[in-house]
Amino acid sequence: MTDQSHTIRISALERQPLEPALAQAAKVAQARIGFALTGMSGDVPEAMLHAVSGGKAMRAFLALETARLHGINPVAAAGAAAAIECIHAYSLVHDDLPCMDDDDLRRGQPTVHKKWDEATAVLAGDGLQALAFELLMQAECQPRAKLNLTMSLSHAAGARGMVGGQAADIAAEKAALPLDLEDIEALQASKTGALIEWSALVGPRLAEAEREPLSIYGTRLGLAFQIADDLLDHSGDATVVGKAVGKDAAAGKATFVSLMGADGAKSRANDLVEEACDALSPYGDDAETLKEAARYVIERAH
Ligand code: GRG
Repeated sequence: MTDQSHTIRISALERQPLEPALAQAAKVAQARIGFALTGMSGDVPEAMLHAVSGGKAMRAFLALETARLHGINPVAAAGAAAAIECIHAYSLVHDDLPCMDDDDLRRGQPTVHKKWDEATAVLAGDGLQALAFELLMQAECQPRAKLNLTMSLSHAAGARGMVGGQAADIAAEKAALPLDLEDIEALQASKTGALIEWSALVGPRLAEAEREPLSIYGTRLGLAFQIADDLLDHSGDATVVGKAVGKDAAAGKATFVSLMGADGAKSRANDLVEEACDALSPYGDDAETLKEAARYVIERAH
């Protein structure tokens, strides 16, 4: 057994509202990652810690909350919650690089390549990706569930998932024909959706339970999340969003907003949230915080 002194006290198999649940998810993931980096010094581990700080911890929350929903001890889900925040943070660090989206600001702070340099940003992202799988391997759960979580995360993060979606997004910018709505939905299902769906499936994977309801919830939530992101880029305030906005329109990029209009995109996001919430009916009132999260995803200002 590994030393659990790094995990903050996680009180609960009792449901709590979204705000404290998100705050707890951030603390759990950061404590676990901080512990894994204990004793290391230098730019790369410092940049890794910078990269995992200050986010909403939505993916860690989904992992912990769906575990709770299945009666799983939160300590068993902490490794998965920390792992998914590592993969997410790595993707943002690399996405911010000049060779990709070229951003100076993330979560209201300088991006890693601005605060340090490009080599440090590449290495911090690489380090976070490797750390994610280390954390999963150290997770306090059954070996079969651990293998399942590890294999499925490699698919969700890799060329079949997020990396594939990012590559398709970059290719689309150079393509002669703009993407249509169906293409964009498929691209975003990989680029943003795969990690969100994986997070929502942590509970059933740990419990070796039926995955269908949370798979529907996760895919609808992932798409609604991306539409909200397009809307924030279209009409958000950079100081509140914590990163540059208006980039999609400036690049002439086809997005949900450019193809459906802002009102059409909002209405599609609302429909997706309704579908996500309906899929939770087998869990009854115990899924109320997950429903709150779905509504929050499209109402958020950052
Ligand atoms: C570089 C391999 C590689 C992949 C990058 C996810 C991604 C692929 C790029 C991010 C581009 C982007 C801004 C997508 C919109 C959806 C998204 C992931 C938003 C950020 O997630 P939040 O809102 O961020 O959960 P916080 O800061 O709260 O963690």
